[in-house]
Amino acid sequence: MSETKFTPRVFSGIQPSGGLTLGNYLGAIKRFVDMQNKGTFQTVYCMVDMHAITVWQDPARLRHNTRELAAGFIAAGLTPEKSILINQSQVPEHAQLAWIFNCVARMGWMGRMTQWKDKAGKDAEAASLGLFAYPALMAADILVYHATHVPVGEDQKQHLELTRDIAAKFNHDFGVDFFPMTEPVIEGAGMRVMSLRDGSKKMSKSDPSDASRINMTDDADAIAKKIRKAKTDPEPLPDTVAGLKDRPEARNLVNIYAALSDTTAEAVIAEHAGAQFGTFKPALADLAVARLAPISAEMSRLMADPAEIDRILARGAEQAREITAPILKKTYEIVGMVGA
Ligand code: AQP
Repeated sequence: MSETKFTPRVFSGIQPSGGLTLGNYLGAIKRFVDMQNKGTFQTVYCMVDMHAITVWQDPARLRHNTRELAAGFIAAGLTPEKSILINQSQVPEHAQLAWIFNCVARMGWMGRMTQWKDKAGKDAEAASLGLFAYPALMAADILVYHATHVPVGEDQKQHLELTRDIAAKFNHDFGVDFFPMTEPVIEGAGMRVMSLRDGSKKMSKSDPSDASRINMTDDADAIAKKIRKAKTDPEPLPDTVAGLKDRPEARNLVNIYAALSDTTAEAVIAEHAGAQFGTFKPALADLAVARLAPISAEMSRLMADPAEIDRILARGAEQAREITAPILKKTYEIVGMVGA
């Protein structure tokens, strides 16, 4: 157990590997904003471009997606006055600490990561070394800030456990109490937003089917159409949440409704018990449009001035390095690197 008192600090990030989805919004960004506004934590939020390039990214698209992600963060309510907003590659200590962690983490640990298995697929030999080492970079992203809390969706739980394993092994190997045991913050109805076409798969920006997801840049018509066409079953909504068991698509729509309206699945069921999807889907579409349209409009406004976005990220990188440079220096000293 750690004896050291660490500053309450939140770190989290999103890959600029495509357009933002409703899953990223409900599982991550919306909660980033809540944690920022709580005022309990110093908050650092990151566009993890170095993670994105673990699979091929067209350079022009990567630039566009990084700026659009920053615009999404700001449009959703993250502000450079309250949070440090950065692009990962602009804060070199992330990559520097990742190398140390590559030497702490074990091959076996990485090989057990389900995201590695899913993304590498059957042809692991052809996957990049970066994709395999992804969780060590993620551990470095978090621990280079001594972050105490990380809000993430449920899909990232295993990577957070690995972050704690890396911190514990480093502390143990070097006989120090230097890195904190970071707590994942996984709570609320938006933790697991599933594909609109298959309730067993998470909604993902890289899913080949655009109909599987709601993009933050979709207009009202596209949102309504995707929800209308979302896969469901012929039964009406049940009287209790327990009645959603074995109905993954119905459960997903109820959870999305709950997360968008800041309530629980229980409250949504209490209000809509017995409703047919013919009525529930239009209500969900109206709610989604009401919540997402102002964010999407603000994103377009911000994207009209990319230089301002770049300035915000450059300022964020300077603020970030005030935290990361001393932590990296101390890490080098602990490891025994001369000149640190
Ligand atoms: N469907 C989801 N439900 C809840 N949370 C989600 N997140 C992503 N999808 C969902 C959360 O968003 C944060 C950032 O994720 P990411 O973009 O860095 O990576 P990812 O989880 O791999 O997201 P995608 O959309 O599936 O990207 P691709 O397709 O490029 O791999 C994380 O907190 C994640 O939990």
